[in-house]
Amino acid sequence: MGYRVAVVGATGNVGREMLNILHERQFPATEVIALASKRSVGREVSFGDKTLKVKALEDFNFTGTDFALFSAGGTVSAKFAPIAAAQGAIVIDNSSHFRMDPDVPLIVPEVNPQDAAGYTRKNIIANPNCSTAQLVVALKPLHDAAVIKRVVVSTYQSTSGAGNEAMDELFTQTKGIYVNDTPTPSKFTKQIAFNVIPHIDVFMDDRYTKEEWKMMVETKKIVDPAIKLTATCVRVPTFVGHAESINIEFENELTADRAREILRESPGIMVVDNPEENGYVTPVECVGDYATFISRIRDDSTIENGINLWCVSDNLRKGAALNTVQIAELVGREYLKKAA
Ligand code: 11C
Repeated sequence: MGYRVAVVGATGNVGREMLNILHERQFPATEVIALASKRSVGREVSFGDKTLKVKALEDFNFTGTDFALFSAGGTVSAKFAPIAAAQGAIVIDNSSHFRMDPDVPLIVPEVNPQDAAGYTRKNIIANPNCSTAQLVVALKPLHDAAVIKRVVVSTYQSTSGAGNEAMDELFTQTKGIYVNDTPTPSKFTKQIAFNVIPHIDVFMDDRYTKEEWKMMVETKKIVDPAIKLTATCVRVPTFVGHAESINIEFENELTADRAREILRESPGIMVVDNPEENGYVTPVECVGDYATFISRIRDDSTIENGINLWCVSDNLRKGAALNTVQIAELVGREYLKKAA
C-alpha cells in the first residue's frame, strides 16, 4: 500500500524537480497526479520513464489524495491549499504564503523534524525559502554545539530561483551582448548578464528586501528565535545553485577545526574543504545533488567565538523539491505509516 500524491505546479521548475525526486527516491506512491492551471492541461511531464498528462487544478478533487505538493506560487497556494487540506490531503507548500502562520509547521527534516507533528492543526506544512533551507542545515549542528548568537549572511542566488523565464532572460541577454543586442530586462530590475543585482523580492519599509527578511524570520522559526541574523541577498548570473557566505558568532568556544568535524558528521551536509587542491564547491558543481555543501571553514579572528564558511546547494532540490519530498517521507514514516 502506498500514497496518492498530487504535484501542483507540475510544469514549473520546482514541480518538475518534485516529480524527478519522487521517482529517484522511490517515494512509495501508488499514483502521482500532475496538476497545473487550465492553460497547461494536456501538456505532458516526465515521471521516470513515464509521462503524465497535466490535469487542471481548478477541477481536481483532492479527496483520497494523501499528499498535495504545491509549487505554483503564493496566490495559488492561498486559494487552493486550504481546499486540498479540507478535502483530506496533507499539503506541503513551497510558497511563502503559510510559512509564518503559527499553526503551520515550517520544516527542514534535518533540523526540526519534531515540529512536523503540528501538521494536524491545518493539514498544511510549509517548506522554507531556498536560501533559508541550506542555511539552517548548516547552522543547526553548530547551534547545538556552541549556541549561535548572531549570523551575517550574504547570498549569491541563481536565476532559477525566479523561475523559468528568469533563466531565459539570463540566456538571451548573455547571447545578445555578444551581438550588441541587449534586450530590456523584464524579470529582473537590471541587466543580469555579466552583472549582479542586490535585490531579490520586494523592498520593505526598513530598506531590506523581503528575501532578506524571510531568511531572518524563517531561521528563527526553524532553528531558534534567539538567533540574530542579518542578510544581504544578491542575484548572480548563474542558472542553478545558490551560494552563501556565512559569518557565525557563538556564545561558546567553537574553532573552525571543530566545526569542520561536526559538520562532517551532520545530516544532509557534505564538507569539501581542502583549499590546497581547490577543494571547495561552486554552484555549477552542486546541480542535481541532494547535499548542502560546506567549504572554506575558517576562524574569524575579529570576534571571540566566530567562524566563516561557504555554503552551496541546488536551490531547486534542497531549496525546494527535495525538502518537500523529504517532508512527505517524514510525515508518511512517522504519522501515516501507510507504506510501512
Ligand atoms: C529566489 N529564494 O531565489 C527565491 C525563490 O519564498 O519561496 C523562492 C521564493 C520563496 O528568488
